[in-house]
Amino acid sequence: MPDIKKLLIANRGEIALRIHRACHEMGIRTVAVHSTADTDAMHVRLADEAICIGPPPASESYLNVANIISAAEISGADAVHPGYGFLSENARFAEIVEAHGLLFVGPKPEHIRTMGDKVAAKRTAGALGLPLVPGSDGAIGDLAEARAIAARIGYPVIIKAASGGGGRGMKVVGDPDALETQMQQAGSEAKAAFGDATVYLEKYLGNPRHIEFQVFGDGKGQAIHLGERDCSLQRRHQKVLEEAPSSVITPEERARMGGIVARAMADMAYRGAGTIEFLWEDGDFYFIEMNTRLQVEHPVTEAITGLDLVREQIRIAEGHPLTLRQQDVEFRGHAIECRINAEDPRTFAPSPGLVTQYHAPGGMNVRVDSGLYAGYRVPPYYDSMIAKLIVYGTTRAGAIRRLRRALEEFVIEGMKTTIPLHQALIEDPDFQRGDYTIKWLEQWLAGEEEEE
Ligand code: MV4
Repeated sequence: MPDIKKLLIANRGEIALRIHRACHEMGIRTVAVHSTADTDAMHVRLADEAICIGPPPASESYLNVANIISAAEISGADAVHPGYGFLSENARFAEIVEAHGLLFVGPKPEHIRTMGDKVAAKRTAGALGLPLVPGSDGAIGDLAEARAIAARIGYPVIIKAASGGGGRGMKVVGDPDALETQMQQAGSEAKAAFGDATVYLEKYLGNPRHIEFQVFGDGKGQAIHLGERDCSLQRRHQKVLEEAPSSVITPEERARMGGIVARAMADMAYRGAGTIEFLWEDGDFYFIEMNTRLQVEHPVTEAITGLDLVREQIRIAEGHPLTLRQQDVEFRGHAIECRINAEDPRTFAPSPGLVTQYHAPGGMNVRVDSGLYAGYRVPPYYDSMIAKLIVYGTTRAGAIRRLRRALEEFVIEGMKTTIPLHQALIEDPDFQRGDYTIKWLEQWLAGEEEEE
């Protein structure tokens, strides 16, 4: 494979900037694509070339495959990086990119397709030796089958949509009496939301952690893992703060589970970056989903491994072997990421607007990934995340002290942001002990409300 000379970034915001930076350090020229709402965005300013691909709605710009492919052809790009969200997990887009003779900086289309179907993903994961949540082996045929499986695994159970993901289309069923109604509802809701009524059943885990492993494959049968991230702190299936390593995973457990996921990726000849999501409860891992893209929270893994994950993705797309062998991957220290959103920190109502003052924190082991600058107007059309603050420390306690200091320094004026939420969160004793599960943040937010 020839090395990439010019890469089109099919995304916006901080991830577009992140990809641009990796490219420029590698001597690769960049093409930004943008909607008419993003003409003044930082990724557009920094890129070597910029092409407008449509009006503000993402469906007509960042999801507009024909316009993005045209932009790649017009600019003479030889590769496309999809970032996260938008077209990043669209197998058809990956195929179209490749059919135009462009390198897709991502997994093989067939792997994107398999993992996008949650039933197929689970079956594949099981066949590759990953531990699964007990449940139906694939889609549920009828109510009688659902009854039999639920009786076998025991209540409560959870009904999930095969085409769902990210928490959409799930129903918890506490007892046999509720099963029939919930099955019918889940089916019709799945059909309405995803155009696919297929559902499957799992044992419902009451109070797990969300722990995910970062993996990389070269597409030819070599693969490594880069340890785990604890992403349990979520609100309405939106991650709020992530850290690596997890407080509950020992080095032995990391090596054991990491070995299992890396072997699985090697066996499927997976290409590029991936994340294997598990629920973790009482010392056991249960596979739930695989994401076939780079993730928002990848910087915490970069901080503890010293590896540039976007550079790694690009090198793999070019056909190079993995930079590191597993025995050369070292985990050092502790990293925490805060997602800073243009939202009211109490109601989470979006708060886009003009940035009147901006000062990002700095100093040792502080990283800010953001396209913000004073005078920039945050458009109302897209995700409300406007910055990521990532800190690194030798220990978790040290990382928290650095985070406190960095949050204090951060100035974003002109709109409400979730900085005050992060400031309160990191002072909580449970957080400081690392004692939290997927239920913790919403309960904590409800408690904060009461204290008013
Ligand atoms: C579950 C679960 C409990 N038991 N599956 C939510 C998003 C999707 N990726 C899977 N999800 C869950 N699956 C079983 N068998 C609880 C959740 C869940 C959750 C998972 C991770 C992070 C936050 C969550 C919040 C609510 C529910």
